[in-house]
Amino acid sequence: MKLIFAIVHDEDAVKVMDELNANGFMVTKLCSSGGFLKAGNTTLFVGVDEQKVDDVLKIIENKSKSRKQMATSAVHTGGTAGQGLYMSYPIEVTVGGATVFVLDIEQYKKF
Ligand code: 2BA
Repeated sequence: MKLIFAIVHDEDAVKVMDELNANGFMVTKLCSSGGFLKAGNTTLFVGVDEQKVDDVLKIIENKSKSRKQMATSAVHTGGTAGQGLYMSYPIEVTVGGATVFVLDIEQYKKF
């Protein structure tokens, strides 16, 4: 048994979940946010037999798009530590399609 964690864009989450359900996979959705952009994203987790991991990954890959998003980055323009001027400037980052982790599961029970 494996546990798949997939961090996807909010706009892709419903499409990914619908396709997983349509193919017989159970999925749980968590609202999350990224540490870098501080923007909302969606974390999905799917418990699945090892032989089915590739099927789940293929669905996640097919339904998750990558996107360009703007972020700000700060540069220190001079002065001593704790002083001086910081300037922020926009940078473009590419987010996703999906960031996926596959973990071993020791036990899986339903009571
Ligand atoms: P964020 O942390 O908000 O990152 C959004 C995007 O910003 C990243 O896209 C990446 O392109 C860029 N980025 C992140 N940290 C950066 C840095 N220190 N310097 C420059 N650019 C940076 P993705 O790599 O597709 O990640 C999308 C989201 O997936 C992340 O949102 C985070 O929530 C999650 N994630 C990605 N890798 C992870 C990891 N190794 N562990 C835990 N969460 C991860």
